[in-house]
Amino acid sequence: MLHIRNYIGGHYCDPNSGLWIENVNPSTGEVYSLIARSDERDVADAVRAAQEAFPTWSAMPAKGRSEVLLRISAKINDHLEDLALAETNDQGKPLWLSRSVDIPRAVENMAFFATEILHTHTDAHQTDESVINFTVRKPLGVVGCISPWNLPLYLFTWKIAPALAAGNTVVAKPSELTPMTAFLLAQICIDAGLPPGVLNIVHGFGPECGQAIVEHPHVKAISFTGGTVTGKAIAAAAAPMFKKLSLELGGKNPTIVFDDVKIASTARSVARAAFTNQGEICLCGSRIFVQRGIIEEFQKALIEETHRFLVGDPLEPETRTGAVVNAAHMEKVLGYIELAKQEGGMILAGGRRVELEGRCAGGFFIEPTLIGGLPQDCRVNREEIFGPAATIIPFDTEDDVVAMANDTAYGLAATIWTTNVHRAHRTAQRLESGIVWVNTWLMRDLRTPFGGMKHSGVGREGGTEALRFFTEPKNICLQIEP
Ligand code: TXE
Repeated sequence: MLHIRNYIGGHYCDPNSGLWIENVNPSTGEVYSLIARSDERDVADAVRAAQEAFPTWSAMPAKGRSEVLLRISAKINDHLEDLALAETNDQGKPLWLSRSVDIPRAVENMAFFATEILHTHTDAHQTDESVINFTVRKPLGVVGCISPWNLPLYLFTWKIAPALAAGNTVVAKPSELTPMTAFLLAQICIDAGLPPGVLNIVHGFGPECGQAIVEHPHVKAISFTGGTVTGKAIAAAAAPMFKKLSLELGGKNPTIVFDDVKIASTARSVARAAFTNQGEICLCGSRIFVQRGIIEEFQKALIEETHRFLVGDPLEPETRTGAVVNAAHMEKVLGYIELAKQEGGMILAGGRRVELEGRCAGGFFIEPTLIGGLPQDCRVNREEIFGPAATIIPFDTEDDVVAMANDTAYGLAATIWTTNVHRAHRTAQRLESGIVWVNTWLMRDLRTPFGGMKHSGVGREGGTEALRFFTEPKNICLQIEP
């Protein structure tokens, strides 16, 4: 049985505990590898290795760090097929999605920040003829990167790339539900010549291993993506230690469909935004607001599109909906579908667990589910389900839909569908979201600020925002004439 070992000080190693966690393939329900069950001892080893590596790595000119990160990017691309299969076996998503989105985005993440650091600049302020102020930005030191299970290598690299590019050394922990591609990345880093201790990967449970990273006194910042509940726990632990915090948390994102859209193509896009990756993307549009004049026709089209998200073996090319990440999450999502019925909802499509034949007989599969007839303020419309379940809700005016869209504790992403650019602009300005897409979804430009407001998190990732997070500004005021 493959052992997913830690990567510390440039080599693989076993956990101090000698304990291992069973790793289940969600498509089959079978244990297929064992994961190092790390604790504060392994984190201490990792932080020590990162501290030892920091002086040389941070002093390296940006061009030198850039070259190493570009080699890692190229090697991820060389191993795209293996990594895509590993991602699908670990997370349950269709293989074509791992191959076309997850792994190519990891390639892009590494390359983007490897080149972004070659073009950074800072400010200077001339106070008068003999006094000039200039700002320098220095890496923080050892930083912690903690990532979730929905887009494993995609989000793991989204954090470590800017941290490393800026000259920090990293202690990173992937989710214990999907550790495989981070484990494979370690060998790629070794092959690419990343100096030992610059990146350290520790595996294990959140409270035992993740918490130890957050609490370690020499870890200067935490970049976290995951649930809002966990985000609160991390903030509570890190705040008294004055650590920098970047929290990318949950969402309950509105999709707003005005009555001037092309019904068929928009329904296809709205279904994609709701059910891609089994709905396990924090950016998925799970509350679908449709203007009353078209709701009958649009709902009919959306039901058809929902049925097109075929559930099946993630290795099969025609599969659109793979397995959800584990049995507990399947029960959570099925629980919300039951709750929807109790709250008065109607199941318009899907609603059931799917038990496949053959290889995937023991897997965790749920039909893509569309629910109608629920009030905006019920639990199903307020709480993040994070699975293949979305609700459809009618609205009349712009004011109505803006009020309902904003009536949530979250504020991550929103999508507007209309051909009226004035209405799109007016509505976008009023939505309480960190990201607003108009007539598209998940279109990503890595230079843009990425993140949410309210309970969707604190801070932004992406572009210069990420490099600013992973560096400390210093103002130097120079009196030229004594
Ligand atoms: O995430 P957790 P989970 C949402 C989604 C999901 C919910 C919980 O609603 O159902 O979060 O998912 C580590 N100190 N999102 O339980 O627990 C953990 O080991 C330090 C949205 O998988 O937040 C993992 O590596 N670390 C999200 C990471 O945190 C801790 C994507 C995320 O785990 C920790 C995923 C602790 N005390 C889930 N506890 C998005 N915004 O994309 C856990 N961890």
